[in-house]
Amino acid sequence: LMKMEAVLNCSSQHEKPCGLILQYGTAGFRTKAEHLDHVMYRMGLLAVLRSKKTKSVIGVMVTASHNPEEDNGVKLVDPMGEMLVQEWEVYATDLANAEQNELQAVLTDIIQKECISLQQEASVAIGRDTRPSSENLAHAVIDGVTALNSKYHDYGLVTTPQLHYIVCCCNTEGRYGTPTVEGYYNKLSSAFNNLVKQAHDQGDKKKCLSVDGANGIGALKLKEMEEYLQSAISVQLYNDGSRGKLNHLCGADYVKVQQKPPQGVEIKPGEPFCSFDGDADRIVYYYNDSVGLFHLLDGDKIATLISTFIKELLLKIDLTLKMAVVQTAYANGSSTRYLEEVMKVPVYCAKTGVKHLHHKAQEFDIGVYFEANGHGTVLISKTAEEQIRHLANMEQNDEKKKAANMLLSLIDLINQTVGDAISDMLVIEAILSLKGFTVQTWDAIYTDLPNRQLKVKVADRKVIETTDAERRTVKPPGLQEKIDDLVKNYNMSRSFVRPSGTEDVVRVYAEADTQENADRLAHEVSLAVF
Ligand code: 16G
Ligand code: ZN
Repeated sequence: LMKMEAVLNCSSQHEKPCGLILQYGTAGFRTKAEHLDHVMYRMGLLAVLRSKKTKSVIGVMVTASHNPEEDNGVKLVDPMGEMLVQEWEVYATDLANAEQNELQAVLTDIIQKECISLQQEASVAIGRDTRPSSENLAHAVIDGVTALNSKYHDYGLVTTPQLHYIVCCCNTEGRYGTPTVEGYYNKLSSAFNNLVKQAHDQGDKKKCLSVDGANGIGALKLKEMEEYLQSAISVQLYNDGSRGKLNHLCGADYVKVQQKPPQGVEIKPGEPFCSFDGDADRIVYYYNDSVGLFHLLDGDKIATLISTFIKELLLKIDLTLKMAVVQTAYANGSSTRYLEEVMKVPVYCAKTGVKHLHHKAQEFDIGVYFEANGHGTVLISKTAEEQIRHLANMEQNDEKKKAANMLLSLIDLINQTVGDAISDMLVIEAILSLKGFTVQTWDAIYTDLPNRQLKVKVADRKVIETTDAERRTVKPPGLQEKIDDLVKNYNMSRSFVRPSGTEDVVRVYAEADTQENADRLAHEVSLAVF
């Protein structure tokens, strides 16, 4: 423990505001950027400990995703590119909240509980988004890492999913790809180019897509990637960060919540558009129809498109692989019904938050997971991938061989570590090309049930406890019965309430046969919450 003195000395240059309490929540730490310097330093320390414990490279991403530009945040990335395991979230919270004189005790406690050998080497991969505060905060992370005498690699400006990809590559001896941003572009673009080559109607018609980059890192990285895409797709970039403010009146969260296009963009009828969020791990699609009506294609529509396409390929290659779709309670009832009843795909519901969906999706040969807000990806088990690869190599039947190769390219195009706006966008564009779909034909697969989301401010949101993947409440007593009674008064109706994991509010969701009824039900349920 000789190094403790250096750790503590350096810590006093990253002073914790007295009394400030934060929690490592669903999306790591998130708050106003000016309150985060000490948190970053300490997450640098924690990343080193996690790296020693797992004997792997650990990632630290500085971002506050879709939140305002003035905010910032930090997330740790585990060895396979997943979110930090839940047991360590507690350590993160304890470290962030320790006063200067308690820091040593908290660190020693983690080292002892986890039996960490300080001699073990460590390595940390650091990335950040385009927020003005991110550069200094990333330096605070580096200070933490170097205070423990550890190695690091600063990847600078990267999207969140790029850092997850890099961490996974670092820890799998290159089997997942080359651990650089160029490696990411090469892997995805060659998979994309392979896929669209096989579309019937490519000819001279180049694909056009308008992209709202939320004035963030996604815009920057998409621009870098364009030259790799062999002009198979032409991207018109809006909100590329040259003028507007990050996430301000634009981006995936704005479009999903407001149910309208980003401000200031003109959408021609039928023109396909998509929006990234501030760290490019979410995407939603939309278009205006001929009478100017706005149509949103959210995570549920994306999950349906991707799982339908995969199911069709699986039928062609005739392998018995278990595929399932994982959603949350927010998934539109129409999407669940379509998947289960028409596509005959099993659907599971997980608690809100990527780690819960990811975890559930790992149980299947092929697990497709998406949150309605546009965060999601596909997980393919190693054995499933091997079976498909074997078939692609050995199969004599041309049709089967082609389908197996298509699946392999799809697997390469998908960022399996985490939801990825750029990767998801290319997956969607490739599928649309291969199926000869426009955004309208995709949208017509099923019709969303009208729905409404509301926030309710209550004295203490923790009085609400949920069960059944947040679809029912168990506390306070009587609330669920009230909701059940209200829901009974409407057709095709469903409603649930849950305490937010990121804001001090209770969220209410309702859907029903008409918008008026969905609005009314949401309103009635929010009154029952008080
Ligand atoms: C976080 C989650 C997101 C979830 C949202 C719910 C990650 C990376 N992000 O942003 O998936 O939809 O929280 O927020 O897990 P809420 O609890 O306030 O509704
Ligand atoms: Zn995000």
